[in-house]
Amino acid sequence: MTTHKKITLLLFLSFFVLINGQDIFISNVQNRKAASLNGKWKYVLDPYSTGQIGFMPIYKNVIPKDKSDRVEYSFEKAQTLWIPGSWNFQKPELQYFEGSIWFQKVFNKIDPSKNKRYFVYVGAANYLSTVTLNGEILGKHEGGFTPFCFEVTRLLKEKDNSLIIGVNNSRESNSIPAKVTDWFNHGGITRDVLLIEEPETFISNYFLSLDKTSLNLESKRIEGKLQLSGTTFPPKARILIPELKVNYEITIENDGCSTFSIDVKNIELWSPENPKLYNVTLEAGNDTINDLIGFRTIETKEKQILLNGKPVFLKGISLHDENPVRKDRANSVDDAKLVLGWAKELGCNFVRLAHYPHQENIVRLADKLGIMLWEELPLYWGINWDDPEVLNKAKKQFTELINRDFNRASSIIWSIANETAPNDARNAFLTSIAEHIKSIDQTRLLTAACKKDQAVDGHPDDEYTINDPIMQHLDIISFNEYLGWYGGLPSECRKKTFRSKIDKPIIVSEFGGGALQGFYADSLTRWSEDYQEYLYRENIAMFDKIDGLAGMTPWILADFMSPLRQLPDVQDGWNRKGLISERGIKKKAFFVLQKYYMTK
Ligand code: GCB
Repeated sequence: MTTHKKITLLLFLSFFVLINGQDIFISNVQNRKAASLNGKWKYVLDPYSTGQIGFMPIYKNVIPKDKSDRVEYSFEKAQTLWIPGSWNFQKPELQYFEGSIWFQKVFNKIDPSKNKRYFVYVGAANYLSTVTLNGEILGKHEGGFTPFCFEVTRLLKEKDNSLIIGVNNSRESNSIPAKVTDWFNHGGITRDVLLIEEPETFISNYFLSLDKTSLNLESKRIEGKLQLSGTTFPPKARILIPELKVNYEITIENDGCSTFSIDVKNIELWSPENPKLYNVTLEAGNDTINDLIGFRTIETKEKQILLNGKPVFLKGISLHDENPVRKDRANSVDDAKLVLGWAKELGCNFVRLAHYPHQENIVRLADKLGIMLWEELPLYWGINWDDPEVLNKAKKQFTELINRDFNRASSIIWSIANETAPNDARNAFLTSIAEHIKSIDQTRLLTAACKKDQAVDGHPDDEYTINDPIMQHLDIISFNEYLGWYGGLPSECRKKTFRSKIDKPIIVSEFGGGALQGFYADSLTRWSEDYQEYLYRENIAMFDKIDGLAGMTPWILADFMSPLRQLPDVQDGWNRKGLISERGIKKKAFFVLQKYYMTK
C-alpha cells in the first residue's frame, strides 16, 4: 500500500471510530429490513423534566403491585400522540409546551430468528432524547434534526417489549440552536421510528462518489469507503452496478473498513437536466444492501460554480422543514412532493434547506427530481461559541448529517452558519467546523450565510461589502440582505451594490418581505401582496449588478410558523415572507420570481 493510501485509510478509520462512539451509525435505513414503530404512542407529560431522576423514574414503567402501592404515573391509562409528529398541534394544551414527554410503544420482535442484531432507529426527535428499552437506559442523543440508533439485541424479548423514549424540547443557551430562533420549536419524535434487523455482521455505512480528478478522463473513477459492523469480518465484500458493468471485489481490512476505487466507462453524470441514478448493490457475508446513487462533481473556479465541470446558476428558494397545510413538521414523501413540486413550478433547480437538517425523504426526492440542495446545521443566532462542548455537539451533528446524506448527489453545499457576527471565538469555532467537514467530505462545497457591511470606502451609501473573515475557509460567499424590508423601501434597492473582497462565487442566501395572502393594496402598503411583489422586482433588478453572482435563495417558499411573529390579523404566529400561503395559495411575488427564473 502506498503512503498516500495508508494516510487516507487511517483518516477514514479514525473517522469511523469517532462516529461510532458508544452507539453506531446506520445509513440508508429505507432499504434495510425493518419494522415501522410509527403510529400511536402512549405518553406521560413531564414538564419539569424529572422523569429520569428522583422518586419517579418514568422510563421504568413501574406498575402498582397491589392496591396499596403508590405510583404517580401510568402508561396504561395514558392518552396517545401520533408519531412521527410535532406534539404541539396534536392537542390544544400542548401548543406551546416546552419540557419533557415520555413516549411508550409496546412491540414484538420482527421474527423469532436467532443470530440477528436489532436496532431502534429514530429519524429525528427534538431536542434531547433518552432512549430506554424494558426499563434500561440505552443512551441519549442531542440534536433535533439528525438520526440516531441504539442496539437493542441484548434486551429484546420475543414479545411485549416496552420502548420508552423521553424527549425534552427545552431551549437552552448551550444547545444548537440556542434560545431564540425565528421558527417554531416543534417538540417530540418528528421523524420515523424503526426496528432494524441485521445479520451479526453487516454493512453499516458506505460512501460512494465520483473522483473529481477523473472528470475529464475517458474512463472515470468511483471512489468508495465501506464500513462493516460485527465482531468478525469476511475477507471480501462486493459492489455491483449492473448498468455500468461493475462487479468489483473489495478487500476488507481487519477492522471491517475498506477504501477502494473503481474505473468506470460511459457513466452518465447526475445533473438537474438528467438526474441519472444507478442501482447499486453492496454485499458482505450474509448482508446485501441496495441503493440508488447519482454521480457528479461540484467545484468552483474563480467566481463560478461548476457542476460536472460546467458553470451553473443556482435558481433557488429557501425552505423550512414544515408542511404548512398540515401544520406539522414534514415527515413523509408526500410532504416532500408538495414543497419540491412548488419549487419546480417556481422554476428552481436549487433549494436551501434552512436552517437545520430536513427529513431524508426530501433529499432522496431531490435526487430523483434533479434539484440541487444546500444543507445546514442550526448554527444560528446566539450560539455559545466559547463552550468547547457546543463545538463538539456541532461536529457530531454535522457528522450525523454527512453520514446520512453523503451518497445523495443532489446535496452539493454544506453551510456552516447563518447570520452570526464575527468575533474571535466564533471565527475559531467555525474554522474548526469547516476543517471537520473537509476532513470527512471533499465532495461538496462549503458556505455560510454571512451578514453584509456598509462599505466604508468608495460609495458609503450605495455599496455593501462582505467582510466576514470566515470567507477564507469557504468555497462560496453567501449573504442575507433585507433591503426594502428591514431597511429602507424597495424603491431604494436599484442603486445599491454588493461586492466581496475575495474572488469567489456569490449566493444571495436570503432576501424578502412579508405579505398576507389575499391582502391587496399598493406597492407602499406593508403586508400587502403588492408591496412584496414590488420588493421582489426591485431586489432582482439590483442582483443583476453583482459581479460573481452564482445563485440565490430568496426567503422563503411558504409561510412558516414562528412564535416571534404576533401581529394580529396579519401574522398570528406565522412568518409571512412566504411566496405561498399556509393554505397553499400563491402570492403575486411568486410569479415575479418565476418569470425571472424562466428566462435565466
Ligand atoms: C433572517 C433569518 C431567518 C428569518 C428571516 C426573517 O435573516 O436568517 O431565519 O426568518 O431573517 O424573516 O426575518
